[in-house]
Amino acid sequence: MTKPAITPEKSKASVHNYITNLLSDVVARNPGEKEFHQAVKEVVETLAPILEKHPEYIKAKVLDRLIEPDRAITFRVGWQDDQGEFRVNRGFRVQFNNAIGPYKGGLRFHSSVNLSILKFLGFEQIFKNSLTTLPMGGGKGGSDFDPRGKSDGEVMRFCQSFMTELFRHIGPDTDVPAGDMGVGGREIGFLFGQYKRLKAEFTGVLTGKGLSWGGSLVRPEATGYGVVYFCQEQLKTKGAAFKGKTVAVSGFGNVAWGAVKKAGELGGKVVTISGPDGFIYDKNGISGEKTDYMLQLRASGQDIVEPYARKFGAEFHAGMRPWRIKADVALPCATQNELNAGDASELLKNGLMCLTEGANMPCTPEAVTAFQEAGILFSPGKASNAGGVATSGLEMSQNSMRMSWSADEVDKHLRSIMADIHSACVGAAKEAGHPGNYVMGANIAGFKKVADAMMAQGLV
Ligand code: 2IT
Repeated sequence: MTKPAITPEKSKASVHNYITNLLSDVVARNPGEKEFHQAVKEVVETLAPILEKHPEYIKAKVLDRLIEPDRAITFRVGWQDDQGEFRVNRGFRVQFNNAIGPYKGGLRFHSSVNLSILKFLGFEQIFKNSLTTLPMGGGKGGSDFDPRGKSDGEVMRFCQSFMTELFRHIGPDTDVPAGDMGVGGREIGFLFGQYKRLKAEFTGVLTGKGLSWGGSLVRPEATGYGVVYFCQEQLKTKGAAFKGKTVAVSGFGNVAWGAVKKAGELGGKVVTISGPDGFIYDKNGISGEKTDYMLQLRASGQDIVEPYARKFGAEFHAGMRPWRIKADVALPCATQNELNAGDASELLKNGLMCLTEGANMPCTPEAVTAFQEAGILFSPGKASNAGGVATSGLEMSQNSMRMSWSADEVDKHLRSIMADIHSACVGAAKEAGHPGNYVMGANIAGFKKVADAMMAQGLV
């Protein structure tokens, strides 16, 4: 008996059905986790071309397995504030996938943190880390602890309590956390100190460490620099460069800071930054001591940008986001879903030519569609903000070798990794028949490496 022929139309239809069922399963099995649903949908919908070509991925249930974290740990974090009050927060670590290396991803301390947000971030991290070309799996963690207005002592006691539970789940070959929103050098120090004390071991269990105790040069700048290096590659495809471009940046934390610095160095004029209180419009450009001042704003622990306006005589727009300002390049570096369809249409009306995501999933799906339909350059955070975790990977290498590289050496690696990620996205999009679609390119290229590793390692 001959098997009925699988025509391309039949294969397309069955992949479409498979994706539709998978997405409705994700919603049904993870009720209320809307950020996680959004992140899975964005990835899975763009994988049709590779699933049509490789039905073995469907047969081996690679995607069904990928959307289920290896494990998601939640724990209570009790700590005492400066008034002697007892406080209770929730801690998390989502270990999503370790097919290509130890779990790797940041810790976020923010009042909005919940399982949905950490699952979305952990899921994105799988593909991002795969794109870096380095051997790292995907994970994410954090707490709903709100660092705003907390003293150093409170932050230290919280971090020590958090690590007293987390330490049993992590390790330099198991899971290597780092910073994210609300977790910078100070927090990594307190976390590392407690880990070392509990394990009586000095290992590269965290990245983003201080320079004298195993940290890497350029790690603080790396996410923002990487965003700008990626954007530079995008602009090159149109024969353009940063020089003379007006750049709108959102956020004022670690990613925004690095992006503002590097965009300025390359001749761009950055005119905005933003915080939860509103945005700054500085028509003279944000560079030099103004960039350094961003670090002070962050260190104040108030989570506001308004003082910048008073200090440097710039405009402050309370309660607004910077997307009404005319810019050639936009770099959203604040947080998820910070730029919606209305913002996208304003930016496009004002002649935007490139949007490079610095945060994780800052553009809503409707905004992404608007940019793609307008035919401008658009890249997803999992490709363009991968420089941070890539440099964490370089920190891990230096720790394993018990060496530290010069800033030039790390920066050279970072630049070549960003250029490689850019080519991987462009190449995969072209091969899938959607040239210029960086979302599809990033998802397919990131997925393929992890999927092949999962296939090789058998059903788990
Ligand atoms: O979103 C991210 O890639 C990070 N917060 C950095 C993670 C890391 O392990 O350096």
